[in-house]
Parts: sequence; structure tokens; C-alpha cells
Amino acid sequence: GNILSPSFPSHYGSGLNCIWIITVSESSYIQLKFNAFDVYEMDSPVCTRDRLEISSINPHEGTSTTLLGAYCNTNPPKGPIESLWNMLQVTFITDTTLSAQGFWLSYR
Ligand SMILES: [Ca+2]
Repeated sequence: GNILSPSFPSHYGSGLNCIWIITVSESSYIQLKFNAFDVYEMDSPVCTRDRLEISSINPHEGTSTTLLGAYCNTNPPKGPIESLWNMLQVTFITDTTLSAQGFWLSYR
């Protein structure tokens, strides 16, 4: 499947708090990769303005999540991301200032 930021390939909006949850069959894992990535963060290496978070959800422990990474600017994860269990959460948070094109990721 694919997940695109709102309005992609146009710029995303301000004040977003989007959550996508990917679930595959039990005992399967999810692999996720980025086809496009531009999330506005000026020069800060820490993603405090706009950021994309990827967390693995442990379905055996309620809502227990493990943050796999937080990404911004034009620096997506280097290689594909793999889930620890069969559920993955993608969270996209934006502030009220400038935006960019956003992201397009694929998972399987
Ligand atoms: Ca912003």
C-alpha cells in the first residue's frame, strides 16, 4: 500500500496531527520505504516543527509502541524500515508555520 501526506504532491497544511496504523496478519512483518520526502524543519537537526514519526505497535501489549524514528527535512530513513511486530503507526505532525511537499511512502 501507499501513504501520502495530505495534498501531496502539493504542500501539506498547518496544524496537522495525522495517524495511520498499518496492520498485517499475525506473525507477518511490515516493510516500509520512502519514495519522496520533504518535511519542513529549517536547519534544525531535531525535528521539533514538522515531523514524521514511525512507531512499531506491539499488539500483545495493548497500545504499547516503540518509536523507530522521527524524520524531517530531506532526510528520510536511509534504508527500508521493518516493524518489530505486525502493526506499524505512522504519525505526521506539523506546526503553524511553513510547509513543504511532504512524503510518499510504500509498505508491504
Ligand atoms: Ca510547518
